[in-house]
Amino acid sequence: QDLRIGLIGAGKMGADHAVRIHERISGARLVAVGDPDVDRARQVADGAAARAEHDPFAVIDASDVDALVIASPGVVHEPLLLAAIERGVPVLCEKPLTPDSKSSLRVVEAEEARGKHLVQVGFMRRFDPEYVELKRMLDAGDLGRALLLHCVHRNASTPPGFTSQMMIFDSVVHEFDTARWLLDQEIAAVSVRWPRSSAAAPEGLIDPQVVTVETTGGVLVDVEIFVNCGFGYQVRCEAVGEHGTALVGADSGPVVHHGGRWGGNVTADFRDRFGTAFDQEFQRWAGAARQGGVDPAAAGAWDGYAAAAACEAGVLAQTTGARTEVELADRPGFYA
Ligand code: ISE
Repeated sequence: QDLRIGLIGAGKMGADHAVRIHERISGARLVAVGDPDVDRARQVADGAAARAEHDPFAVIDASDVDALVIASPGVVHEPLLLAAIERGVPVLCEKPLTPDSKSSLRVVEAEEARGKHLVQVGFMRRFDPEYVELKRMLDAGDLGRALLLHCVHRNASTPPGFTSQMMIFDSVVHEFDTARWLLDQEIAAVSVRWPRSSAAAPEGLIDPQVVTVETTGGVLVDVEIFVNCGFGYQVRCEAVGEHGTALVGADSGPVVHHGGRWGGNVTADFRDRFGTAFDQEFQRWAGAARQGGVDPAAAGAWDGYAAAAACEAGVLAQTTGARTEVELADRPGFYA
C-alpha cells in the first residue's frame, strides 16, 4: 500500500516537493497539503490530486496521513515536530530543524522520550551522488586522513529581507552539516571574516563572507558564502587529505562550442543543482517511512540540533568578530 503523505507548507520548497512526490516518488502519494494561506495550499494540492487544509495541525492529525513532510519556515517547525512525534508519524522536516539550539534540543528530547527515531532533516547534500562518493572515499581512507575542506557556496541573488545572519543559518548550515557528516566529527569552533562587500549586495548585507570551521578532530574547513554572485548557483567542496584531494561540484554537463566560444551551463538554483539528491532523499525516506521509521543515511534530529548549535556560534562569531566555540549538549546513547 502507498505511503500517504501530508505536506505542511506550500511555499517554493513545498511546491517543489509536491511535484516530486506526485510525479517521481514510487510507493507514495500526497493526500493533504496544509498552509495558513489556503489558496496557496489548494494550488499545490490540486496539482497532486490532494486536499488542502488551512490548519497544518489538521494534516498532522488526519487519520489518512501516514507520514509528514514539513516545508514551512523554520520558525514554526517546533510545535509541528512535537505534534508529529506525539502522534508517532515519521517526518521529513526541511532544514533548519528549528531556528535555535534550545528548541532543537527540545525536539531531540521529545523524540528520545518517545523512544523511536521519527525525525529526518532535509540536508539533501547527503544524497547528492558526488558527495556520497566523496564520503565513501573519506571513509575508506582513499585520500588518507582528511586535513582540510575548501567549500564554495554561491547563490545568484537573495530574496528581499535576507540578512547577513541568514547567510550563516540558512546557507552555511549546509556546510556545517556536510562537514560533520563527511568527517564524522563535531564542529568545535567558528570564525567569520569578510572582504569589502560586492556592489551587488543589497543595503545592509555583508556579502561575501568567509566562515572558518574547526572540527573536534582537528580538520579546518573554509567556506566562501557569496549569496549575490549574480551568475547562478554553485556549490563546491574540495577535500584535502594526506595522500590526495577530491573535488565535488566541479562544473560538468555538456561542454558547448558555439559562436566562437566554448563553455557550459551554471545551474540557476538549488532545485536544479540538487534535484537528483532531493529525489533520492525522498524515495529512500518513503521506503523507510512505510516501515514506520527514518532513513539511517539521512540527518536525524541530533544532526539538526548540532547544526543549529554551530549556526549559533557562527552568528555570534559574525557579530563579535571573535573565534567562537560551539556549545553542544552530551550526545545521548539513543543517537549514538
Ligand atoms: C536555501 O534555503 C537553501 O537551502 C539553499 O540550499 C542554499 O544554497 C541557500 O543559500 C538557502 O537560502
